[in-house]
Amino acid sequence: MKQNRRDFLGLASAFLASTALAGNEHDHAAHGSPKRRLSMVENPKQVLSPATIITPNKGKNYNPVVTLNGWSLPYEIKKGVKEFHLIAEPVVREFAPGMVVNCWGYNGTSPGPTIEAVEGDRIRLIVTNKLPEHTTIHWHGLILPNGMDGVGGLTQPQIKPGETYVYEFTLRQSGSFMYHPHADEMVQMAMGMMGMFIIHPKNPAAHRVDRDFCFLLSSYDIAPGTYTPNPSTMTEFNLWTFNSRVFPGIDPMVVRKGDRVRIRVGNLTMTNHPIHMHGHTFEVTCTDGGWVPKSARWPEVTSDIPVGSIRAIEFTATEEGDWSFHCHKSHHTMGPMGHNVPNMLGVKQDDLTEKISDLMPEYMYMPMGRSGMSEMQDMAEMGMALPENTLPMMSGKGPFGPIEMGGMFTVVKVRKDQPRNDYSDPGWFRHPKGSIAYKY
Ligand SMILES: [Cu+2]
Repeated sequence: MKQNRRDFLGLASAFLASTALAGNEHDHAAHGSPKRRLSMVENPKQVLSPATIITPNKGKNYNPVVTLNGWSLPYEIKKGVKEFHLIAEPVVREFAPGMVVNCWGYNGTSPGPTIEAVEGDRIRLIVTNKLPEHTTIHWHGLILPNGMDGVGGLTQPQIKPGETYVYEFTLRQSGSFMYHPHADEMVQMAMGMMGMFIIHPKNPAAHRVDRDFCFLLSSYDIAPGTYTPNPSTMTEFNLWTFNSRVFPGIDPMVVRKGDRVRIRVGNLTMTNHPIHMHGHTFEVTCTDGGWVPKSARWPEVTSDIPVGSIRAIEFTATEEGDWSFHCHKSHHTMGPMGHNVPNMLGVKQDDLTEKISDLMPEYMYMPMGRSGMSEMQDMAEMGMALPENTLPMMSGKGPFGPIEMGGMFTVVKVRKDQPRNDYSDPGWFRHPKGSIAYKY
């Protein structure tokens, strides 16, 4: 049975075959060994507890970025050239506790590590291909010699499995960029091959902020009960992620009140994402084309991130609290759900239970959706059986109850007592007395 997640939820809103679905179809290659493989990453905690991964400031004349649930690639300086080594390989990514995915990525993670360098640097990127098929890397947005552009067939031969290629060029600009394959792109990007590429300005005072976050938007089509994305999907994605993580598995962005904050968001999905932030207004200060002149900026609370683009937003964290930060397409803040769920709003289903149970005694029938979808959340709370390796549709839990989000959603936590350069999670906001909406 070819079961996709959308069908599954379509099904779940009418009948849920709790045992029939679970374990029916899964990827045997991955099943039983969902352990992540580490290659260049020496300390697994460095990747698995990302809020703690802050590249030390020491010896760097820039303020390093913090990649949500990610990390920055170490480099060596060889005769004045910054040398990075990227290994393209299959990896296992935990999307949130309860779900791991067979991805392709770099150096043990998907997305790959963030590359950070400084305008004017000479850099050498050594790329080893440990994938089962050929690849290349394109340096999205960079001004470089044509033969370094990484387009397989056009500017270089494909990098075959087992081969290593070297890219070397001088960074002539600063700003927010990305890297991804330009070889069998549909498959390789659907499998999670991508990373951020941040170039800090040569003048450390230019575009200086106190906290600088970055992450990529990506999307996957993973059937319930399975472990591997469907790479031939064109529009039917069912998992919407920040850096291949879904809420509540996404790091909060923790800032100190008064901080100048930048959040760089890259989009390598197949659709646009209107990214929205609560509690503050912001300006887009940088795209993958460079810095936006001050005179050309305007205030926003939502910035649409087109496909194949980056928008870096900046704001001053003046308002204390836990502020939502999410894609405003509401399907994208949901987990495994899509468009084929039957509309049951206002439909009286009580009498159906008995009839359907009689007809199909092996199914557990669930009349759902009469007053909305939040009851799905309640069922997840009750521990309703889901197929293995499948997350509930909305699963975040806040101080006042379920947050009912499951995809592209996280929280910007602004605290007046958060120490400088401290990114540890302060927990939920403690609202001043009399400042919470109350029951009349
Ligand atoms: Cu979206």
